[in-house]
Amino acid sequence: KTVALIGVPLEEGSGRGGCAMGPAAYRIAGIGPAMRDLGYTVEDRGDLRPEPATDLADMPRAKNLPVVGAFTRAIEAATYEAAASGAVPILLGGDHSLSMGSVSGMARYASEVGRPLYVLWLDAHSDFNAPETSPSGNIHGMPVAFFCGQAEFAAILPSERPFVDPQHVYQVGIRSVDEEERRLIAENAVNVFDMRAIDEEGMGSIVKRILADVRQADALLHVSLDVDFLDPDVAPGVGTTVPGGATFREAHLIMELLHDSGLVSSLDLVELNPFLDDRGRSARVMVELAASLFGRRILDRPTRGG
Ligand code: DIR
Ligand code: MN
Ligand code: MN
Ligand code: MN
Repeated sequence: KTVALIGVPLEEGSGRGGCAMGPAAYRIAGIGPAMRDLGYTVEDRGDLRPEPATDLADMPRAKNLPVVGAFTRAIEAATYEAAASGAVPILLGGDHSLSMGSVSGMARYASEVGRPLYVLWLDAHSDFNAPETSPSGNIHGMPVAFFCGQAEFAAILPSERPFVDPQHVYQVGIRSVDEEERRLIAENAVNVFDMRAIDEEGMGSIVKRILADVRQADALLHVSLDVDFLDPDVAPGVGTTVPGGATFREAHLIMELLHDSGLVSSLDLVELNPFLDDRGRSARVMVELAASLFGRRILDRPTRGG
């Protein structure tokens, strides 16, 4: 089995500098060796560095659209090609606008193989703004609306691209949603499990339910992990920390359940800002979680009964 590492030094969607150093930090924290130790063939495809698109006009409410749009195209193609070659693409971000490309690439692949694409969105934020609703104009707050076909951007990808059904998007860890965005996620029936749901029902039971839906649908599953899903005490290296996030144990449990399910087809690691990190701590936590998702375990679970 092969994993394809795709570096995305993109920060123009985030409204501040730093995320472009993310791919380098993940490599220094050992993402490649971690996957190799687990028995995967690792193809590091290097970093994408597209020129800004000259055919995309600047939009006042979608900042740096020529840069983000050019990345979206390059990421869509690289992710699609990696998946079509039989590899599991791992996107090393880069801010969360990169998911416009990675999820769209997986949606194209999924439609080709005749299966639906489900998305597990692990984030403090819903990222369902449109340029018209965004209070910041930062595109990293818009990727879910984009790949669900709900946010209008001038012709970044071909208009016949497959969209993700918003009802096949599961968001976990949510605790910061903008006013208009709240209306959009309700209208589009996105599945949202906020921190209250996690506190009341427990992470394990929520994630097991989600995975049962994915299995039932015989879908591909794309996982998008935003550093700010985690509590800032666990992972401080991110521009938009929100208190009250997932603990290391909760995040780790998700990764183990995902591995056990065998359903994950692709992964984004996004929003790491090494400039804000504490001696590489957040980069290492993200690599640790990715390794757990791909099968690392501390102890094999004892077999009970029998
Ligand atoms: C806010 C912040 N909802 C916005 N979004 C994100 O600017 O749209 N921060 N994704 O990480
Ligand atoms: Mn995000
Ligand atoms: Mn976020
Ligand atoms: Mn359905």
